[in-house]
Amino acid sequence: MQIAVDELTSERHRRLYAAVARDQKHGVRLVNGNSNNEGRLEVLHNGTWGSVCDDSFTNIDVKVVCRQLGYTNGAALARAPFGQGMGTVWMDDVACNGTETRIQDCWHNGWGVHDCSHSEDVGIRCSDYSEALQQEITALKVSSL
Ligand SMILES: [Ca+2]
Ligand SMILES: [Ca+2]
Repeated sequence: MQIAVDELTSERHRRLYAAVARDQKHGVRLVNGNSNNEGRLEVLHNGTWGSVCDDSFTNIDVKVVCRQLGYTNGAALARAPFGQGMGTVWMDDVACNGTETRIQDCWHNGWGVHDCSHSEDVGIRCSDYSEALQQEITALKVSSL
């Protein structure tokens, strides 16, 4: 994502830029929530963001996502509580064993292989904002000044 230098003059844009940079780095993002710690789960694969199906999405899978984003725990919300995504459903029948550092590394049907509709896009609400995440956001804000 390209942002012109003059757009970085406001704090709002700095925050947005930091959030975008963080999303790109982690390859996961939470879309359309009321706060940063919740939203429709989207993963980045082959340069394209796509959603994740709620089928058999467990607390173990949530934990991997939330840790990936810098939180310690969270809850999964089925049936697109944060709205339906557009484009690809990237992952279905996700089954993490809990030791993965990225949701992308968890077992699933295969990229784009699914029997879901966007009405099944999984939502995530992470909890326990970690000190590490706070430091990372601060660092990203400083580096984007
Ligand atoms: Ca389902
Ligand atoms: Ca399925």
